[in-house]
Formats: sequence, structure tokens, C-alpha cells
Amino acid sequence: MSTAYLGLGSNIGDKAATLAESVARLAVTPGIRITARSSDYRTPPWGDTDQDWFLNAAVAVDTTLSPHALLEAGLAIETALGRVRERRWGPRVIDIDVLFYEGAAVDDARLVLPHRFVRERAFVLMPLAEIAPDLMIGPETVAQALSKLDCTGIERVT
Ligand code: PH2
Ligand code: MG
Ligand code: MG
Repeated sequence: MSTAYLGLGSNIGDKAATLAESVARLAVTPGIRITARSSDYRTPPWGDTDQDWFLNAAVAVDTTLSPHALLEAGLAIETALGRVRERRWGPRVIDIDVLFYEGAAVDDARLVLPHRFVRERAFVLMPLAEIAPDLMIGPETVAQALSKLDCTGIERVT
């Protein structure tokens, strides 16, 4: 059994309902048990700024799935909820990213762990800091990494 952290984001349709449905589907996935769920955060679009604001959240899971199987479980939920992949960093119904998987360092074409940008993006770290402030990612904790970032425009909504 391993502990892992997932980041969720939505900016098309009923964002809150989509996050809730995604968490519910993760919770009933064999091999995944949700141990913590952050609040939802309203966040300005990062990267491609010509799109609607996002709702972001993070969950902690205990899992018997491998890092890649956990990734696939998230992708299957994205597809089931109607995600269509268009432009990079563009609008999406739901994005489920594996952020961190205890003890796993992965770097291949499908998956990079810890997530490449986890320490640089306030929309990822703010929800994650709510459920795992003391988690070490690389040389620092989630809370330390977050303290260096500009969190302008991010609002906790639930
Ligand atoms: N996801 C992206 C690109 N930009 N911006 C916000 N605020 N939230 C996201 O989840 C997000 C983003 C690509 O995954
Ligand atoms: Mg993403
Ligand atoms: Mg993704």
C-alpha cells in the first residue's frame, strides 16, 4: 500500500459537480482509498490565459495501484466525464494528475513523478498544502514551496 496525491482541475461546465463526480469515481475505483480531500479553489488560468477560470482540488489516496495504473485510472475517469484533448494547457472538463507517489521517482513518456511542475504552480500547491503541508517534495515541504509562489487571484470556495 502506498500513499499518493492527485491534483484535479476543471474549467468547462459545472466545475464543482465535475470535481465531486471525479472524487466519487476515484473513491470507488478498486485499489484506491481516498484519505483526504481539499476544498475547491477558484484559480486564474495559468499558461494559456485566454480561457475560463479553473476550479482546482487535491486528494490524498492510499493505493495498491502502481504509479502508472493510478495514472490510467485518472485518465479513464477523464474520458468517462467527456474530456476531449485539444490544445495544450487549454480548457478541459476534468484533468486528473498524479502529483506525487510515495517512494516513486518516474520519468518516462507517460508519467513524471514528482509531477514536473508541482512546486511551481500555486493552483496545484494551494489545495495540496491544505491536506499535506508537511509532505516533502524534493528539498522542501509543500508549505515551503507554496510560500515562495504568487497566489494572487486564488480563492478557496468550499
Ligand atoms: N491546468 C493546466 C493549465 N493551466 N490553470 C489553472 N488555474 N488550473 C489548472 O488546473 C490548469 C491551469 C494544465 O493542466
Ligand atoms: Mg494538469
Ligand atoms: Mg493531466
